[in-house]
Amino acid sequence: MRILVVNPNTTSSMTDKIRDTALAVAAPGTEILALNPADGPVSIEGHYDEAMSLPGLLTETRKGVADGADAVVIACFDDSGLEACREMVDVPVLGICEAAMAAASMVGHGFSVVTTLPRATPIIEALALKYGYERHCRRVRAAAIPVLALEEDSKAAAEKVRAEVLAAIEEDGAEAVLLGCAGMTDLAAALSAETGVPVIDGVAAAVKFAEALVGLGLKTCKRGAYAPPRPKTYSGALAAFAPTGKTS
Ligand code: 5HY
Repeated sequence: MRILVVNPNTTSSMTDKIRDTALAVAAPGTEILALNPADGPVSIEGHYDEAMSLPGLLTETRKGVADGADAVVIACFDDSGLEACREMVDVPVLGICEAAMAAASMVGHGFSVVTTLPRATPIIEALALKYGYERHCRRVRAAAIPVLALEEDSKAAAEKVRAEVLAAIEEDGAEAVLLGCAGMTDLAAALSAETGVPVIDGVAAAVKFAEALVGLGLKTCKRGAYAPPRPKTYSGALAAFAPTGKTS
């Protein structure tokens, strides 16, 4: 099978880290295609960045599925564009936040999340509510680091993430801790080993869940919530995105 992993921001060093994780956890026979759009925000920090990442995400998702991807992973902890991609294609589309929360709910009695900036906290709290994990989510913490600090000042950033992971375990009683940014994907193994608590990276979780869904022969239901977008004209610069009414 082929899994397309899309980093919706345009920072290739983060895409490289994401690819490394995906390749490390992929089963034999699973091909990983990890990429980012050429156009869009260098990092996604809040709603405006997320909105402006969507044309690139949708373009790469449509192309990747047309080229044979059997599943798509959206490698951004905001799960940017998750439902729009599910409307557009029929192969399973997974967000790393939803995948990480699902995994955490099965290995501990409550989880905390450690993300980057405080502004991401309400976004992730809203996702826990949307996905029905609010009973499991103890707290969403922020390490107070910009997303690109994980690329540009990775040692200091990793130490701040580590401090919040330790606090989540000691203060929140978290029995699992989610790394709330795709750029943290390379930190999970060491933190799990140090703490003895599952520290979950959504990239790895989403790739394995994608393998499971494809292996089960499951595709997104195209009736109801994720039916193809209704055909209509899109004006101006977005004309090329006009829906045809057919699944891409
Ligand atoms: C992410 N931003 O996973 C999110 C998470 C965050 O560019 N990739 C980003 O920290 O808001």
